[in-house]
Amino acid sequence: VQAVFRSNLSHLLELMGSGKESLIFMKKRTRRFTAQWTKAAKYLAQKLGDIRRDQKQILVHIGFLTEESGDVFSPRVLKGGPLGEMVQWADILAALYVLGHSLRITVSLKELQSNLGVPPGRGNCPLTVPLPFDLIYTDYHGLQQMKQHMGLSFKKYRCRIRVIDTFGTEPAYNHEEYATLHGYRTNWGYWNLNPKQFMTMFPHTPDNSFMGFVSEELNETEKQLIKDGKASNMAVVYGKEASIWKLQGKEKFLAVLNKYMEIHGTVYYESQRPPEVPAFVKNHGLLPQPEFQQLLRKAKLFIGFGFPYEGPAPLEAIANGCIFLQSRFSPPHSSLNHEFFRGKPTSREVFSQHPYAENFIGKPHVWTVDYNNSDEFETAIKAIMVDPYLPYEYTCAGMLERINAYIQHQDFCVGPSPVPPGASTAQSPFVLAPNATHLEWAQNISSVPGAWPPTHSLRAWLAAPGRACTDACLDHGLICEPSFFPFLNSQNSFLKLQVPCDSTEWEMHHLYPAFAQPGQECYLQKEPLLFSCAGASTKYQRLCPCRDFRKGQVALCQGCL
Ligand code: U2F
Repeated sequence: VQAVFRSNLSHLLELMGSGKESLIFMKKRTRRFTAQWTKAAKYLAQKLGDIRRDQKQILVHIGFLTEESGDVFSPRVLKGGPLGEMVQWADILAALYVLGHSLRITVSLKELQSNLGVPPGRGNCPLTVPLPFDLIYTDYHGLQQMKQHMGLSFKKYRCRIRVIDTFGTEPAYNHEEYATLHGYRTNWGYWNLNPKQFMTMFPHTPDNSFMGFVSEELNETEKQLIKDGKASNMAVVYGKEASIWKLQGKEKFLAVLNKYMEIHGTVYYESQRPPEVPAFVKNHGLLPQPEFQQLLRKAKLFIGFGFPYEGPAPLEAIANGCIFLQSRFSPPHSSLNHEFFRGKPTSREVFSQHPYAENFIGKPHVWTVDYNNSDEFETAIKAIMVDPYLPYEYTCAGMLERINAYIQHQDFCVGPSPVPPGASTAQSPFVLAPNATHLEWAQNISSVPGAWPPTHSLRAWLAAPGRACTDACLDHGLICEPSFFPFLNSQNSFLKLQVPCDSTEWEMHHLYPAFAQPGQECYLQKEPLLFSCAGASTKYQRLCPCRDFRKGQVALCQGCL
């Protein structure tokens, strides 16, 4: 069956059910974005023309909202708790629905079981029940529940699962045996899925698929109106919980800020003003999302004190014409040194409160400064007014285009691409680029049919010692593409790059393929699940598969649609 774009979301709202505060929040959001989704669907329908799109049977099981996982989020929706996850799930549901797929949504174990065809109380039955879904979107909680209640079907059908995972899961943490042997075991990792089955809120490492969410889009008239209506000296502080105001050393920069700006906050409180929030701050309390947007439209500055990490609000602020000012973290925060990230299946180092804003948007919209350096801070405060800006990947059209590409092209049920034989007899699919520092896929020799992204976008680089592939590719204006690792995991690639390998070995290691300077040894990857863009060690020069990407849509290469 062909998928047909939908523009009426009322059936989706019914499917979403009711009762929980989290569902109410999500439905309000879906309603508010209907016009924007509809417009984006029209746009994408036109852009894709008559490309065939299969309609998929999709189950969405939102594990963290089930009572069985404790559902700690729903009771905090109106009390300043995290909303980022709900924002994202609402948008995923809308995107899948608008793309025309057939949807089932479950937020309890009972509903999950009945949709999977597992009789209640028969969770551990060893039968493989045929799965009536092509795709299942869930989270780590849901994954656990499925493992417990699907019996043998879980193993058989796990390749159809997609895990929405805010902060991401790196390959070293995902591979059970490797994680256990090398100290990467956490509460969350070790599922041995294809790392691309994990879908993140921001494009952290390309080892995972970037899912994202959307933000409000403005037309030119609205942009002008907002620009004219800005109160030049109004700042809003990022964060809904009073605890963020307890941050050490903030007095100094608050004093500077207060010299130039009227400071507003949206900190949740019960009956009286939270004592953590200074008296000179205008606190509005937690606002409903549309009112929060209105506040951002008036403000000129949105300022982060360091928490929450990597949420949606800075994008909304920037889309509404605010400058986002945030503190640089030095040393960077990570699961090794910070409570919040501890136990999360990633070693990613977070250099500021919102690395996406810093690296993918940057100045003039985003200023990342050392809050202990008063001069740097003050220069930033005096920064000039800028236009509203929203990256394409966070628009409805961008999200639809990306998810559609995933649904039509990502297939993890066909098994990992074969590791090509490392022998010198294999014909090399590479040519050395004219400037002789990197390899390009030779289109005239062969391109691998069915490979997605298409192989001709491959550019391989040898990274400097201590440099991760994520960074090495960005250094060249490219993005790391883990699905290309198998194509350059051979002695041949090293040869072509004139890397002087004294010997070559195949081993299990998340940084391979790589070259080790002392000993002049070349290492190839033995375990395809461990191919990883993330990760670095000064011992190695990693061989990195990079590709181009569309401006404002890093998940997709030029020829990826
Ligand atoms: C992040 O979660 P948060 O919910 O803390 O993320 P925020 O960026 O604060 O914003 C989520 C939404 O809250 C809305 C705002 C955003 O879309 O429009 N909002 C609101 O409705 N009313 C207000 O007064 C203020 C904001 C992150 F997303 C999670 O993944 C993390 O778990 C969490 C902790 O780091 O941070």
